[in-house]
Amino acid sequence: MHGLWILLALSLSGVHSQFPRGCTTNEALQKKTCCSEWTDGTPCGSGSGRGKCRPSVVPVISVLNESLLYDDRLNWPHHYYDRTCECFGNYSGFNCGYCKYGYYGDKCDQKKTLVRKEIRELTLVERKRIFSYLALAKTTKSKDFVVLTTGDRHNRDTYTFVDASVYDVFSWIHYYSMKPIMKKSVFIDSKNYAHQGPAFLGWHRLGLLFLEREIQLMTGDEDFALPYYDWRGEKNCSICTNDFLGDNDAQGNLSPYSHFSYWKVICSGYDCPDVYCRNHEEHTMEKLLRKPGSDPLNSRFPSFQDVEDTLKWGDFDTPPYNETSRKSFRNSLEGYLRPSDGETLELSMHNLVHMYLGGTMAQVPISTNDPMFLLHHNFIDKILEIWINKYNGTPELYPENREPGQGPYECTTPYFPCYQNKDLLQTSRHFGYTFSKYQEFGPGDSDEGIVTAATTYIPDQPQTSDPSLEPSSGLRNP
Ligand SMILES: *[C@@H]1O[C@H](CO)[C@@H](O)[C@H](O)[C@H]1NC(C)=O
Ligand SMILES: *[C@@H]1O[C@H](CO)[C@@H](O)[C@H](O)[C@H]1NC(C)=O
Ligand SMILES: *[C@@H]1O[C@H](CO)[C@@H](O)[C@H](O)[C@H]1NC(C)=O
Ligand SMILES: *[C@@H]1O[C@H](CO)[C@@H](O)[C@H](O)[C@H]1NC(C)=O
Ligand SMILES: [Cu+2]
Repeated sequence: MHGLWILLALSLSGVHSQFPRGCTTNEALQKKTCCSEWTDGTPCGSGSGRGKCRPSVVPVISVLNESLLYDDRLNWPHHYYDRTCECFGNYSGFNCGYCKYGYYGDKCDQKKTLVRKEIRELTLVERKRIFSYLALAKTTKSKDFVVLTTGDRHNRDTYTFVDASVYDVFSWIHYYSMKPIMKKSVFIDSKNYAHQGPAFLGWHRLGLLFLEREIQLMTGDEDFALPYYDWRGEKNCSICTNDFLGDNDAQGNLSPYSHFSYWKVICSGYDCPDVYCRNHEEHTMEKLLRKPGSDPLNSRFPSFQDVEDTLKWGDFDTPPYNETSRKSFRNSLEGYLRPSDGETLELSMHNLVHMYLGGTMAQVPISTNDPMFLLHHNFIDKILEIWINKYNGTPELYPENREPGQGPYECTTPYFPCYQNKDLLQTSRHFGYTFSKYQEFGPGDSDEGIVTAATTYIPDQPQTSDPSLEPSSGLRNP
């Protein structure tokens, strides 16, 4: 613990910016304060009653012997900030300038529920709109966020923070959370903040919400909802055509006639554990690659039955809460477990789809660079939602565990504001969205009898939610 503090104290002088742009001044970093001003000129919009700047109440990490770890993400965002915004009512965001997910309007007092649809259900116009939004997100500089690059993760003097596009910020968040954790000078490849543990599903749910909201704000289209790809039983990738996600050649290059052929991959070279996001220069970034079905070891999509089998595991997760968990819904859906027996450790489900699609998608830390990631994870999120409806999933079902950053009360790393991992385990309606019905799904399909294909959003039903389950805009102690 002391080593970490000394390191931090010595190194702050070399850092010149940090993730939310408003928290990147030397002053903010030195004071370890991330309380950006809202448009009224007060930190966290405190002058307008939106929130206040307050000390983070960081839960004590009992799970790992801290003296063995040096990792700037541990106990997020403690390493960087001791004070963050706490937002009131329906306000949210790093400066309380946003609304909580699902809320809209200047006062954040309008609630609506968007319907996320299967990409093949969309009309041509809806699909084209989504592709243009993604193109815009890929090329529009993020107003609110900058990303971290390093020459050497052990040496804070090499940390720099650079501009990135709205889409690339999202890619970076995934990459950053997934960098191996350092234990003394050794990297533990099997541990990170977003995978191989109970936080996996909530982490990705939050990531999609983040990008969906960023795109809504960028375009002014509050009805924008991310599409999903229901890959159950697909014989090949039927959306890998130029009308959809793009055709590719044998080398994995996307067709020049596809929507994403010009996309470059940020943070490639992920296999260098010593640096964060080394390649951020446009000219050194590799192109997006995709090679569906070309890996003979992973030459199929999961089947309808695989998904049904996954949904029969009623325990959200099981000890030891890592990639060896047996009879665990999370581990089966993440894809380290054969869904049918819940015992055999093998590549399946989510992991199998990444490997099947190949190219950038098969390099999981940077797979976010391929918009296919959004469609794939949105479907994973639909399966999570079906599980939540089927088993009455609530934050109380989120297990205590020993994986760093994945405890129930820890902040999902590295998001601002803090969402405690457990709070993502509740119905998607809570976050303002639901899923269209598409193909057959068993009991628990979220919208049975409610949604028709033409609906953009559905009127909200009165909610009987317990206020203590609200996502926290800051850390609370259990
Ligand atoms: C943490 O590990 C160090 C070095 O192995 C050891 O001396 C110390 O007692 C441990 N602390 C706890 C709380 O287990
Ligand atoms: C939050 O939004 C709900 C739903 O529109 C509204 O009824 C409520 O008054 C809002 N809460 C606050 C504190 O503004
Ligand atoms: C998928 O397979 C079908 C039937 O074999 C074929 O017609 C189609 O071109 C394939 N699609 C892709 C994207 O490879
Ligand atoms: C999973 O946890 C068990 C029990 O703590 C441990 O023995 C095993 O090494 C862990 N596996 C991985 C891949 O982390
Ligand atoms: Cu991931």
